[in-house]
Parts: sequence; structure tokens; C-alpha cells
Amino acid sequence: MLVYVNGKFVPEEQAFVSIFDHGFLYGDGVFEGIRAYNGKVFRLKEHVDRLFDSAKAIDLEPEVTKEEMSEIIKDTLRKNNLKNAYIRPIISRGKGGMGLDPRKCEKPTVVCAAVEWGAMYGDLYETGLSAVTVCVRRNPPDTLPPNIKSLNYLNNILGKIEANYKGGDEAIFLDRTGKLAEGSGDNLYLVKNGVLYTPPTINNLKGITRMVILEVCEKIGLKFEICELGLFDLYTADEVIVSGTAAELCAIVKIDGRKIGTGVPGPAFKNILAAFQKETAVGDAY
Ligand code: PXG
Repeated sequence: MLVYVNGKFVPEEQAFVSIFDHGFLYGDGVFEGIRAYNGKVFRLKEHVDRLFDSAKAIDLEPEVTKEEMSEIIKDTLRKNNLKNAYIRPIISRGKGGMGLDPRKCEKPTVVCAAVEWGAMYGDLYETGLSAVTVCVRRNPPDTLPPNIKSLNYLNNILGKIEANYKGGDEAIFLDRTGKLAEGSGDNLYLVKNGVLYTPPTINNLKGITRMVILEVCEKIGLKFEICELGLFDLYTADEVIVSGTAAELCAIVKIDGRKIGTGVPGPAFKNILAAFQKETAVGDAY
């Protein structure tokens, strides 16, 4: 595998970043997770825009333009001859020595790697996932805003660890005020009486899959509402769905041991998934 590191493509075995890189020392950096389907990058512009917004939010100037970043992403796919892939561009604060002051870092590190990618959850797309609500709360927007796709995923990982111990495939996070936020790496939706509900993005990542799902709802005539939701809504939902670039869409059929709806992936999930899969046929060819 060839990996882009600071201006050149090198074999994976030679793809190194300094141990004094603040991305490594402090999680000081941002990243994206992007998919390519059948030789086309899905929603490339939206992902590059979000990468740059994440960088802006941490006062990091990437030193590559959006156009250059888009080319780096496509080049990574071309050079590795990948058609269906998961792509991971990363921009970190760069090498800077000990001490967390970002002014010590001369120049951002830019990395892009890609791997072959199929379905993430295998058979679980058919049967649905189980989830557990976790004690650890999603980072509040006035600490580390969940909108920043930063290299510090410890909040998410703590939730995932808890879900692993509790025997759930996925963690469902509430925020500090008890409102539903999102999964450890995916956005959250409920369906009740034929309407899809999802929380506003103050307490979760502005997911690109989420954006596409809301577009798809318009197209297939499924009503949706963006509103604050709580545990009551979660436990009494007819269907619960999560979405993300890696996993696409998954139905959650069990939460905290309770059966959700009928206990199998429901009709809204199936309709949205089918419509979503049509969307993934369109993208930037490379
Ligand atoms: N919330 C969080 C916290 C995420 O990390 C999403 C929502 C969905 O966003 P998109 O734009 O992808 O629809 C994400 C992104 C993984 C993994 O390995 C998943 C994500 C990021 C990094 C790793 O499962 N999902």
C-alpha cells in the first residue's frame, strides 16, 4: 500500500510521522473518513469542506488547498488501484517537541491512506445490531465540540469500551443534559409512527451520511424532524437506526436489553437503505 506523507507517496512500511508530532503527542489534529464506491469518491466536496472546517475550528492552517487535498485523496486511490475503499486523510499540527503550545509546530503534517472496504458489520445488516446507552457523556459543545472530527477520539473510545463490557455492538451517547447525542462513530435516528427523528447537531458530528439520509427522506417522501430526544423516545421508538461513512446504515434492534419495535430491521430502515445505496452510485471519478 502506498501512503501519502507530506508531499510524497511512500510504501506503508516507510510511512512515518515523528513521535514529536503533536497529532501523536496530544491528539492535536483532524481527520476524515471517506468512501469510494465503484471508482467514485462519495461526497468528496462535503468531506473536504468538513476537514477544513475541523482544521479551522482548532486554528490549524492545512497549508494545502482544498483542491490539492481532493487530488491527494484521488491520487491515493489511483496509486493503490482501489475501487471500493475507505480513505483516511489526516492533518495534524506537525512536529513540535514537548509542550503543548501549537506555536512550537512549524508545519502541519498531511497524511492520506486508503484501504479496500466492503461491508463493516457483515451479517448484522440483515439482523440488526444491539446497542447500550453508556454512562460516559458525549463531550459538551463548550469543551471539545463533537463537530470537530479531531484526532482525539477518547470520548468515543471510552463509550465503545463500556459498550464492549456491557455486551452491545454499539454505544449510544447522551449529552450532559440527558439528551440523545449519537453513537461512538455514527449518527442516530428514531422512527415513530412513520416519522424519522434525529437530534440537532449541537451534540454530535454533522455526519455526511446523515445529510444524505435527510436528502433521501425528501426523495422517498418519508417525513423527518430534527428535534431534541431522550431515553423515552429511544425505548419507545418503532425503529432505531445509526449511520456513518464506514457502516453506512444499520438498524438497532435491541437497546439496554430491551427489544426495539418488532426486534428486526424495520420498513423505514429498508427503504432508506435502498435509496441511500442509489446515491452512492454517484461521485467524483478518479
Ligand atoms: N459521529 C461520529 C462521532 C463519527 O465519528 C459519524 C458520526 C458519522 O459521520 P459521517 O460523516 O461518516 O456520516 C462519525 C464518523 C470507525 C469510524 O472506524 C467511524 C467514523 C469515524 C472514524 C472511524 O467506525 N464515523
